[in-house]
Amino acid sequence: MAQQYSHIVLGLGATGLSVVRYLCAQGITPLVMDSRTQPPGADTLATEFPQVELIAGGFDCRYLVQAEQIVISPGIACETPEVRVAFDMGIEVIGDVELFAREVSKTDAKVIGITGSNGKTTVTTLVGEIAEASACSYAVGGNIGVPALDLLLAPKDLYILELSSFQLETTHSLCCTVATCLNISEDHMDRYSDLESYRQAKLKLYDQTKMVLFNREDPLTFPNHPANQNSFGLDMPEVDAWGISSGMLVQGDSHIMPVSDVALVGSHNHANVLAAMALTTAVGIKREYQIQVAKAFSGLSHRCETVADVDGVTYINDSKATNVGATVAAIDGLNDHLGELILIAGGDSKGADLSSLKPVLEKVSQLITLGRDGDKIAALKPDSIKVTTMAEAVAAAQEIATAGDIVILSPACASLDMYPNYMARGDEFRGLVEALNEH
Ligand code: UMA
Ligand code: ADP
Repeated sequence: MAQQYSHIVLGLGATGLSVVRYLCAQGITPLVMDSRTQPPGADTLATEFPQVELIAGGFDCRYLVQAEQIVISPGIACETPEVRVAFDMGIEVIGDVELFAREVSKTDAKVIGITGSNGKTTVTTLVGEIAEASACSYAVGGNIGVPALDLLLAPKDLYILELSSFQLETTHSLCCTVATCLNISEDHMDRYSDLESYRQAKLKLYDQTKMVLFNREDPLTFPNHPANQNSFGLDMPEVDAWGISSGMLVQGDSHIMPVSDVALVGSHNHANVLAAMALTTAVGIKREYQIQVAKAFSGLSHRCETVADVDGVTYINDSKATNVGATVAAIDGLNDHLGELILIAGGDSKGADLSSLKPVLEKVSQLITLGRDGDKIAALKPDSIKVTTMAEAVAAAQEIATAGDIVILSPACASLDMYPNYMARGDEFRGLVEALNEH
């Protein structure tokens, strides 16, 4: 072996590149390894960091066992055998967010941490919008897209981080001003032995914050130990907690705004708005900016997004519903709707127990399934229609739907069995629906 490396970067996606950028700026030249033969960051690495060696197509244990520090990307399981060997030898294995945490601890900047099974991106975006409205110096990153370390390239007073369970597994030193776990339902069961180990990965965030914000209506989000805490929920709150009372968003007995003025639709989104208000209050942002954003922010693409009205039928794209909890929330959120509900679902269930979909499927008048685990969902409801493409799904839905009905794509599954990502799935759905309008 020609050279020994003190630092090894595992994974060369967005995270791996951000770690290389950070280490090189510290004067450290790491070795990079990726199990893929053509990692997505290979070209950028060769151009921007020609001095950094890349081993693609596998992890070479000979280097790993001699390293001082291994920085692992979230897409690589800590239980990967080569990584396990390093852990067992006592070699430090951490993630990019841990490096971020160590850097930020040297400054006075505040950090807001947001995790949960669903709603992370919506709440992170809401918090970012509220920070923007208040004109404070802030940056948004983490699982939402921009790797945490890249945020440090332009230092700010406030960092707003969306954190996945994968990132939290390898993060130990964050010191958030406030952090929340929005909700817990099954996801990523191909990476966890059971729901409890997934939950514990998420709740690691509570050990790394000055204030815990939990969801009163989801006991799985309750902190394990007494903490400086507050809560949000859709019920009437006590003291300083966040909730809803007589059609108003409230904190304790203080009225904030009518629920009907919130631009986002669906009760799960009202919970998201309350969480964003609580988080921004904890870092000192004023109520006027929270109200301004709650009135204006109507949502992100692919999340319960109305894409068209064709012959009186509303078509909703909820392609980001990549787990059961999100689909349950979407269907529950349509409770007040009077017409029939036609659901298109299925894809890669990531090892989830799909049976918890059964109760909400009662509210669906016609189920159309597709994708690798489509049949498992179809088995939960009599007379389901099984199709193999999105085009067939949309055509079948259109044939059944009449004015006043809703057709919703809310798959309860990841898209990777049929598409590069959930956006491509949602875009195909949207394109097919828009084409209906042209006929
Ligand atoms: N991979 C390999 N071999 C490797 C390294 C990665 O096969 O050696 C595969 C992984 O299994 C994964 C893919 O490559 O499917 C990407 O993994 P990565 O760790 O290189 O991903 P990055 O490009 O660095 O993106 C990661 C997050 N991805 C994951 O956690 C899988 C991004 O979240 C995040 O935006 C980005 O860091 C910046 O922080 C995406 C995601 O899907 C949106 N997150 C999951 C989710 O939201 O459910 C957790
Ligand atoms: P995440 O980043 O956690 O995946 P998103 O905000 O991108 O969350 O939303 C993902 C899916 O979850 C969408 O289908 C959305 O409609 C649904 N969703 C959003 N907020 C919640 C919530 N609080 N509870 C349940 N489902 C939600």
